[in-house]
Amino acid sequence: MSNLSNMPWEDRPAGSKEVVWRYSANPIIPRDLLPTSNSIFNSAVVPFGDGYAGVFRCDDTNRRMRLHVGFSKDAVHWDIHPEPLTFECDNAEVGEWVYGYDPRVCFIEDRYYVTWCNGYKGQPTIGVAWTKDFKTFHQLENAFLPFNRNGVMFPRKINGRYAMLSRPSDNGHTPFGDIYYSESPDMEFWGRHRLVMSPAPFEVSAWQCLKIGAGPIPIETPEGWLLIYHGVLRSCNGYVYAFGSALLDLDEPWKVKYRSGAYLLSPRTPYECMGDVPNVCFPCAALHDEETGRIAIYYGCADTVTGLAFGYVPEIIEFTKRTSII
Ligand code: BMA
Repeated sequence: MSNLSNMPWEDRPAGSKEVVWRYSANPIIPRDLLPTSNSIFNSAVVPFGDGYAGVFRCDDTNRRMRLHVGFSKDAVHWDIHPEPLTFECDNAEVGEWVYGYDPRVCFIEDRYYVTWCNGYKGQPTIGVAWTKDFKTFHQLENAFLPFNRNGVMFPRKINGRYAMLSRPSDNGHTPFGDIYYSESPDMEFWGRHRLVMSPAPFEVSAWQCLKIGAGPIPIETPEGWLLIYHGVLRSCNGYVYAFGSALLDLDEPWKVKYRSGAYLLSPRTPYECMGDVPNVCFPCAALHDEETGRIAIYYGCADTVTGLAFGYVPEIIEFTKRTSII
């Protein structure tokens, strides 16, 4: 993702000192965009052709978690297919659909890889598929054993291998979670697992003290991989999902150089604080224009709608260093 002069953008509001600020027209995707959608959130978008494509988490009015394909000219107004996307898979056991949620999309070399939380026999693990046209999706083997969530690929091979972050978990509303790094020579066999980071001590940075998980595809910068990740605080009223940033070593991305002690964005607005799951900001994608440094972050709001937030990569790097807890 290099030069994207047509990506969504809105200047920082006058008088604001926020490093990341919300789009004034949020939410950009309403919960009922589809006739049968209960909610559309935690979704991934990428540049595609002369516009954009995406894989969206659409929970239907049966409250089943489904993935849908969408297209857009401006990456703000989306045309999402009413039918869930289907995967082609050589292995019927792997390809058996149970549920899917929280997709990420990553362009590597000549194709788009989709990773998502995939219900294999009903247990969450990381599903993997690729597409070149957003019409046919080829499903590969699940990357890991259950239980796992938040599989996020790096946008190029690292030291000759594909690389993915993930978050081992349990089968419920996991009360723990660390980010790990894994490598694969072929997108089928994943190994060389390394711990990247664990939740922060409560006294140091409480918004990320219960669990953490990778968000959008990491962005390569001269200072390292810029990783935007979510963190969870357990309050007396339930979980609160916010997001912050870290810089990972370019060649050994399990080595964290800096990690923000402050969050970039945490639930404040009515559409983040009210919905099916209150108090959730959950980023799954970012568009980035290298020339201007602009970034547009797509995040699920209260497990109900999709929002956009903006910032400048150099400022987020500076913020990550300035507030670092490492
Ligand atoms: C996580 C995932 C996300 C969701 C979040 C808040 O465990 O299930 O899809 O946004 O919880 O409910």
